[in-house]
Amino acid sequence: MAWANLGPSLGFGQDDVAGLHMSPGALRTANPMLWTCTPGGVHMRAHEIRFSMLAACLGLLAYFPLAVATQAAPQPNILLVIADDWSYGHASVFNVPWIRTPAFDRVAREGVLFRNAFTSNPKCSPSRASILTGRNSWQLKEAMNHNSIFPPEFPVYPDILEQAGYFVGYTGKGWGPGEWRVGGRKRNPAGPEFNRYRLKPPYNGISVVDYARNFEDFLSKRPAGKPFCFWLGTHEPHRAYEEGSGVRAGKDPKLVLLPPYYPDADLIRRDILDYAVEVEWFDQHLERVLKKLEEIGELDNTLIVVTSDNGMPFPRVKGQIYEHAFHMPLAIRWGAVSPGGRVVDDFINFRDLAPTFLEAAGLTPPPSMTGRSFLDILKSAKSGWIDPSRNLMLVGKERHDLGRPNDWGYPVRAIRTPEWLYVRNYEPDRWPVGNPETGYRNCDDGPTKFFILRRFDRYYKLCFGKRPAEELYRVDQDPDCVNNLAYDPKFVDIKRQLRERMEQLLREEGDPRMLGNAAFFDTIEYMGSRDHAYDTWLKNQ
Ligand SMILES: [Ca+2]
Repeated sequence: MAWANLGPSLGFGQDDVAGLHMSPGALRTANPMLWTCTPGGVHMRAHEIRFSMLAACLGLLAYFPLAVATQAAPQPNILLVIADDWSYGHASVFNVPWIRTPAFDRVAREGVLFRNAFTSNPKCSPSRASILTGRNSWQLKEAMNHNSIFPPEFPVYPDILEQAGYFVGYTGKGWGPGEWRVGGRKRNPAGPEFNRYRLKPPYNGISVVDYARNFEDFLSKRPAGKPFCFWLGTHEPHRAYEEGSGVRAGKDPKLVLLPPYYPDADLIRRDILDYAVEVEWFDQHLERVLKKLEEIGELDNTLIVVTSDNGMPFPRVKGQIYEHAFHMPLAIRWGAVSPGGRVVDDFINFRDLAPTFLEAAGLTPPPSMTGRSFLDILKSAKSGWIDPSRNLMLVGKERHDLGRPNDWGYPVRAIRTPEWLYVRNYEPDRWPVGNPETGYRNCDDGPTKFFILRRFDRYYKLCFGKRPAEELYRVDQDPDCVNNLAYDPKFVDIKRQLRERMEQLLREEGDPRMLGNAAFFDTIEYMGSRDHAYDTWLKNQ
């Protein structure tokens, strides 16, 4: 993300992460191009594979004593701190000059900063459902779609931890928007609600929920001796924002570098600064939470995960299948259990979080969880690329917001490797962000959106126009995803290989779209307001 001052090639260079130690090998593995091309790099990987096989054999031999030891260890607290619509790279630990996130930076410095964490579906409900169930979004029936129902048959990690003796709760935004009651649940899949304490927010658009205070309330109700599992989900930096709050907070628009899919406009810089103010509000609650844990002596026995659900609520980002939408901030701190000060390049999928939490608690994840625990990476002392098999990511979406005839979605599947992003748009005749007459609903209203909609220029086309059936981006060199190589004859073979690999993996995962049942996704009922539905618009013509 060049516009976040992250340098070239996936936006990273060795010195771009302020104050974090990186091993000499980290630079080599941090650059995916070198990773695949440098003989030294490949040799190192092979060596590590051999080491892993040896370690696996030793692990098998020692399985029983290890299992006993795991049960004897104290179960850690599990704390997920999740922002709403915060993009990767927008934190001061990345040397971005227009934002200050001391608490996130602290978690990154004292813990592990992940540079390749991805959601499988960059919109609130499916992304959060993936975290809770440990499954990719196309494996979640109705929960694939935004603002739908949450099917009861998929076990969620807070329930499993509660059954294992954890004290469980959430504040702010849990799973949602959507309807979990229809499926038979008695509470939000994130756990029992703790939203009692309110405050007077510093700016309009910021929620009145006092997340950190509600976390304290939760802690005060915890029975003695029980570990806790808490979900702190802020409503920030979701829109709307107080216009001008960024500048009023002392921020300088000139410091914001814009991505190439936006025109050079001061208004957009100011809109991004208003977003930054809300990210900082999220960070302030994280700071209070860390302080509270320190006060009660629980900081180091808490597995703290700080992340977001999807990218910033701006055109061509949130809800779209491009890098900035699904590449998520992720920092994890876990006392002495996870050696800190590391920067890790392994691909982490949101569905990997739930099995990791369960394994950290000494539990075996249920077979429904298709994600893969990365406890080994957390406990490792290494930086860079630790597990060479973690180098592939699938992304997709069906229906997000309404606004097309028959409540159709905009179906997409994509595959992301260290070098490439291949995107397959299955219905290229549809409008990717929603129909013009209903207001391009899969992009949150705001100053940047309306500014770009004023002119039907190339920025309009990039942000709201129709897209070809296939897109191919050399994402390590073009993280903004603006140079589509899908129709360049030079890349015919790589495109075919990526598409075949993607379809094979999706079939193995039981994606209904790959198994002849794509129509299912358009039959799912939308549980939110129909104010912007296509039929509502049609009726009022
Ligand atoms: Ca969101």
